[in-house]
Amino acid sequence: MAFEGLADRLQNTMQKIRGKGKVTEADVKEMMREVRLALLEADVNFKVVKNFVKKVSERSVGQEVMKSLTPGQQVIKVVKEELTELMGGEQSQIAVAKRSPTVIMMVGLQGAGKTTTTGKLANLLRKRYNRKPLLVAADIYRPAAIKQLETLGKQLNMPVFSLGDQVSPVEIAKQAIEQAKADHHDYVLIDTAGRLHVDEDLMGELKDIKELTNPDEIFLVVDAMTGQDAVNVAQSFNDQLGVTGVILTKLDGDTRGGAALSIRAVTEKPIKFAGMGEKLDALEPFHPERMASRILGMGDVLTLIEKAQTNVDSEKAKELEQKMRTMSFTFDDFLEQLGQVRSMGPLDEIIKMLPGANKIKGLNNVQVDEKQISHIEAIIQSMTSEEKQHPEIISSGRKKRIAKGSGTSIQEVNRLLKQFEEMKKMMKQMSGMQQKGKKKGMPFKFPFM
Ligand SMILES: Nc1nc2c(ncn2[C@@H]2O[C@H](COP(=O)(O)OP(=O)(O)OP(=O)(O)O)[C@@H](O)[C@H]2O)c(=O)[nH]1
Ligand SMILES: [Mg+2]
Repeated sequence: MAFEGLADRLQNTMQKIRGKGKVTEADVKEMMREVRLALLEADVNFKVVKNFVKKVSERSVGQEVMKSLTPGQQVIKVVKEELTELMGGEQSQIAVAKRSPTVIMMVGLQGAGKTTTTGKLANLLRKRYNRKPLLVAADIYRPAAIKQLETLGKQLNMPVFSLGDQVSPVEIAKQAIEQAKADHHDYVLIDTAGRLHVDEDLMGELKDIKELTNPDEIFLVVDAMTGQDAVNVAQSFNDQLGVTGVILTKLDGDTRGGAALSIRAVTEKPIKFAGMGEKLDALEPFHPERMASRILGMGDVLTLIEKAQTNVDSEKAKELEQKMRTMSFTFDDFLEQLGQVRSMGPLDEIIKMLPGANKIKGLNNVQVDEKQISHIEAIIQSMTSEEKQHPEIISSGRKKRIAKGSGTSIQEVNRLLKQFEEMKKMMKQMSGMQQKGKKKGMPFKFPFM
C-alpha cells in the first residue's frame, strides 16, 4: 500500500492532538516536529517540508484554531488543507482543444509507464469522456515499443498510428495528426520513447515535436516509486520542455509518497492523473483533497463535518446526543435524525466519507436502498405517538394496522422494530465507549444498510 509509513506516522501524531480541548504552542511545536520527520522520511523534498511546516505552524497557533471550541480537530483540519494545497488544491482537468483534435504528448524517463499510461488514458477518455482517441507510436528506438502500443490498441479495440521505426518521430507525429483529422479523432496521444533529461539530442527531438504539433498537453509521466529523484527529473523536463501536467504512475506500489507530495510544489505543474495498477482501467483523475484525506486516514470526514454543520441544527444534535445517552431515544427522534442525515446528501456518498471506511472491506460497494428508507419513514408515520414513544406496546394487532397504514408488510414492520432495538443497544455501547475515551472500532450501521 502506498503512503503506508507516512500515513501511519501522521495518523499517530494526529491522534495525540485530536481530542485536546486546549492546544498550546508547545503542543503545536511537538506535533510539527513529528510531522516534519514523517515527511522527510517519506522522501519529500526538504524545502517543501520546511515550507509546509511553517504554514501549518503559523495557522495552528493563530486565532482560527486557538479560539475554536475544538482546537485539536482544527489543527488536523489545517494539516489536511495544507496537504491538499501542497498537492495542487483543486483537481486539474485535462485540456480540450478549441478545434479538434486535442494533441497530447507523453514524455518521461525510460520505464516510467508512458506506453501503458497512453493506453489507460485512451481508455479513460473513451469511457468517461466519450472521446475517440488515436494512439500514436512515436517510440522508434526501443525494440518492440511499437508492437507494445499496437497490442494495447488491440486490447482496447482502438486504432494505433504507426509508420514503423524508419521514419522520424517528428514526421510520425505530423502525419498522425493529419490522419486524426481525416478520421475525426478528437484526441491524439503521442507515445514517445523514454529518455534521460540530460540527453540533449533526444530532448531536442521532443522540442521539435512540440514545435511542430503545438500540443495542448505535454504530460510528464513519473514513476511515483522513484521519490526524490522523480522530482529532480521532473524539474529538468519542465525547464527544457514546459510540461503542462504530471501523471504519477505506480501509486498502487509501496511508494513512500515523496514524489506525490513534492512534485507539484517544486514544478508548479498539476498532477492530473494517477496510475493505480497495471490494468488498462487503472488510471484515475488525481484529486488532491481525496489524496490528503486518504493519507490522513480520515475518509472524507471533514466534508462530512462541514455538511453536518450546515445541515444539522446543533441544538437538536445536542438534545439527540443526550437522548442517546439516557436511552430515551424514540421513533420520533429516529425519524428526525433520518431527515437530517438525508438532507446532507445521498446516503451512499455520506457513508463513504466516514473515517476508516477505506479499511472496511466491501463498504465501497454498499448500496443504500432509498426506497427502503421511504418505507421506514412511512411505517414510523403510521404509528400513534404512544407507539413511537413506547414501541414495546406494539402488539400483533397494532402491527397489522401499521403495515396497512404504511402500505408495507408485517415482516417489514417487525424488521424495523427489531433493528430499532438493536440500534438502541448499539448506541448504549457507543456512548459507554466514548465516556471511557475509546472512540475507535465501532462501525455504525443504519438499519437500512
Ligand atoms: N503497478 C503498476 N505498474 C505500472 C503502472 N504503470 C505502468 N506500470 C508498469 O511499468 C512497466 C513499464 O511500463 P511502460 O508503459 O512500458 O513504460 P514506458 O515509460 O513506456 O517505458 P519505455 O517506453 O521503455 O520508456 C510495465 O511493466 C507496466 O505494466 C502502474 O500504475 N502501476
Ligand atoms: Mg514506452
